[in-house]
Amino acid sequence: MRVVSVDLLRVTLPLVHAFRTSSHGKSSLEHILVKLTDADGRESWGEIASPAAPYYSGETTDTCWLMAERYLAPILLGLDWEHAREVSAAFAKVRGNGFAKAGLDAAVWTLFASAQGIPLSAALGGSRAQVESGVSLGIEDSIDALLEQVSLQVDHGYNRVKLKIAPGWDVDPVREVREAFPEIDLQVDANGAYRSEPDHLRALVTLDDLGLQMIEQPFAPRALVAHAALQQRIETPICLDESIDTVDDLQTALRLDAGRIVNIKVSRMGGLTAAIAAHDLALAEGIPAWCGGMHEFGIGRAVNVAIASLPGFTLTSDVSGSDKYYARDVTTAPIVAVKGMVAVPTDAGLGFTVDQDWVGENTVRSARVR
Ligand code: OSB
Ligand code: MG
Repeated sequence: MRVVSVDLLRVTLPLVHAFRTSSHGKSSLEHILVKLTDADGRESWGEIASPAAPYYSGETTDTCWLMAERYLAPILLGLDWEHAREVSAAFAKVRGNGFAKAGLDAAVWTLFASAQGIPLSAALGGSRAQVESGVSLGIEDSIDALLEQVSLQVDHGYNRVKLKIAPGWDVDPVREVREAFPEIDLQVDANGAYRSEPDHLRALVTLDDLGLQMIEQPFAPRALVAHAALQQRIETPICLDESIDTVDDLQTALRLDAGRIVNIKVSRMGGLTAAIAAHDLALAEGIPAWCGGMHEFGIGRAVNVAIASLPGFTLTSDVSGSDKYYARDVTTAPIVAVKGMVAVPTDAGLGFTVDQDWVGENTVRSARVR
């Protein structure tokens, strides 16, 4: 197959509810949508879901635009491929830049699935008809405001809640949520905000007594030894997110016992081919995995739903319904969670139609590479 044009569209959407992590806050998002057209006139979509600023990873919307336009789109346009996985092999000569790669890679997989007339989930090796989803809740101004958010989402049918934590916003809010909602599956995510110093370690060890499913990414991405040392001290499994950019990172982390759960994000890992490889390794090693998210618009979210249908995603994923994030998403219909379950589409390709009028209304910049 051959892609003959790559359209890049920078699209902004406001969040329904502002979101704050240990590293940054946001009330609207700007993602880059990728539209591919092949030699037969077939079209497919992908999404580059990088945060605007370099506080989650080193990438930004601007670096992704540059990488996609100048390096990745030309590689794709020059390639004659038979299987979608060949594209990530061709992208490998560009170092890093996983978010930029992921948007193009996902569009290629979607094109590949539609050309075969099968759903994306089937092309990836998925088998589930629906995936279990939870919500990720940001840091709020007060514990009462947080309890209100948890209550809203539990009423919505979600049974797994992830709370963002940071030094100074950890034991107290988490304990109050635990006490108010004893039945829910609760987990926390620090986005690397802690260091191996006494105050920080004391808080992390205290969290060990609160019945959490996992503690996600307490330390900086490359601090695998610190994660391994903490894992020795606590029973709660550590889950790695930012530490795992490649399947080699996962191999290293498992060898060190730096974490016992992995958050597999298509966006962070540079696309579906790498995410499948991480999934296969986790499954072979008996490490529970789940699909993480980056507040993707409907296109990236549909891709996450598709990969979350693989058998190794044994824990609840961060693929909530569109309405948790956006008043109007870029797909028709929106993605819907009922009692925390999202149906895996059975139509060929992505399984959702892109609302091109709405995309057009919210596009702030576009470019075509051919
Ligand atoms: O660490 O998982 C994270 C959002 C922005 C940056 C980092 C993270 C997140 C999320 C969002 O937790 C999860 C979602 O898309 O629902
Ligand atoms: Mg995380």
